[in-house]
Amino acid sequence: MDSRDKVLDQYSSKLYKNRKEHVIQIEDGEPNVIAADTRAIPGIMTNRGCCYAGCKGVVIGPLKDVVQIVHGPIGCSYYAWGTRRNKAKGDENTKNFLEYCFSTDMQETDIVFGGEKKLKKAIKEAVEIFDPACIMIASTCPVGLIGDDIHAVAAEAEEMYNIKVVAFSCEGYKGVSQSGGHHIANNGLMKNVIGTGDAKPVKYSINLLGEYNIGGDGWEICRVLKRIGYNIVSVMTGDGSYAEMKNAHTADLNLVQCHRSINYIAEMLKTKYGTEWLKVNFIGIEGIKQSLRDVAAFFNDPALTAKTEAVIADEEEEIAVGMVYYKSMLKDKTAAIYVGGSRTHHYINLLKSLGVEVILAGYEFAHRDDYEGRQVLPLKMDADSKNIESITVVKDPTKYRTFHTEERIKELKEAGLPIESYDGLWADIADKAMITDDYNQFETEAFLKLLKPDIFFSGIKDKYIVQRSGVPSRQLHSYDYSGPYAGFKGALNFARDVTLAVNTPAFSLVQAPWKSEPTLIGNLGGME
Ligand code: CFM
Repeated sequence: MDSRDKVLDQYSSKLYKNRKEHVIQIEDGEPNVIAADTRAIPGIMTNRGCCYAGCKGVVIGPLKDVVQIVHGPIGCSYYAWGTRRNKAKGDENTKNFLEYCFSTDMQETDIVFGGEKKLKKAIKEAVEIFDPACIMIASTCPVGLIGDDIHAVAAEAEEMYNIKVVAFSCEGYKGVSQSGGHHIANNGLMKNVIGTGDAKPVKYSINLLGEYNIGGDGWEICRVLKRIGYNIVSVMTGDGSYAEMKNAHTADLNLVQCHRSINYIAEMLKTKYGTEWLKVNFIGIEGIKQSLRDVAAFFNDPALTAKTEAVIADEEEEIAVGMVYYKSMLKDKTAAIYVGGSRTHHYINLLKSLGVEVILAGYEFAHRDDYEGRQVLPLKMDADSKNIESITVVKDPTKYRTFHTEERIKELKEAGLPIESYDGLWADIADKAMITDDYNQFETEAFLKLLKPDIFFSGIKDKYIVQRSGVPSRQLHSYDYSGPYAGFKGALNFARDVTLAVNTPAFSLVQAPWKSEPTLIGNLGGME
């Protein structure tokens, strides 16, 4: 029996039938089809989050100059307050509200009599105290259930205060995971923010999409891009702002780091404003180098290409000695990675370059294209995916602008540039690796016992379970308290943290107390 069967065999036949489509072992050369983006089984300890988490927590949350009011009970705000390490800095022109937690604190009476009044009051208060240029409202489950019209409240407030007010109906229960929330956020930003600015296009301008500045990743990527000479119009959305995002339509090119959370905006920008998008990966030396060279190839300016190579050589040299050392400390180690919908893939090349092989991997909420590549699109819609609105945009009559002709784009695509394309996780995962979609706690523990990876990358929910079993763990959502991990310098930080974790003697000392000494002492009945 292989390890997949050993784990799945422990399920009832009904569970087995569901999970067997989501748990596969990679076979070289096979199509490797996986079931994804379907409902989690009730009662199973899934690691997924909710729609509100995807919209407010992930996509709109990092916009620093926006007052983001959560319309719902206080718990939804409290648990989302400061837990994702999307860093941001304000400056003399940009307010930064990220440290604040704005909530309407709905009570039972509001659920019975409606919460719109409370929301209006919260907006008024926010305007009076903070004077923001933009307010965003995110609703949580009860709001959807009682039917508060947050969009009407937003429209009224927009008129009354003469600022931008955008509402997102991202109630937690919508969709099957946080992925639906990404889509709702993408739609709202596209409809209400992007394209509303009046900045003029600048040379070599790019947007960085799907980069959330966790642990400062975005700052490190932007530092390298600026060194080469690119002008960054907006970052969506790490350390991002409403002020910048309004002008995102003026960029020459969009770079997509996290495909899962933002592919909708990338596609809509192409249709509406003519901006091409390129899939990049700024994690891992090979990933960064390839991405920087792809961007240079898109612009095809000899000076920019030469500067790209000079910056690559310089940045690489700076970390070379450290990387060689860490590689020697990590030789032949194995890893498990479970994250949301894109990082599992992004970290493979970085681990590979350090001599670490990924043997167990998975996603919480990825779709089939994130695993198998965009050639599987369009995917069949089911009742749950239909539940999330999909908007269509049309060519903007005045702002549509293309950087290259259609023929040139065709040439670049043929030359291998990942324009409008993404190969998915399969492109880099090793043969025989075990993949678990919508991973749950039972399968995680069972595979951990069977495959015994040297390190486990995931998040706060499973970190300590893993460590108690004697396997070191690093959080790949929040980077624990470390980072950045992106870019050249980030790769070195990552290598250091992994080396420290794998080589700490503490984990081999972890042993349950009852294995070495009795924890219960008693007598058998009737004995003296
Ligand atoms: Fe994209 Fe993300 Fe991820 Fe994601 Fe996330 Fe995250 Fe993630 Mo946590 S946007 S899909 S919803 S790369 S918060 S910054 S680490 S699960 S793999």
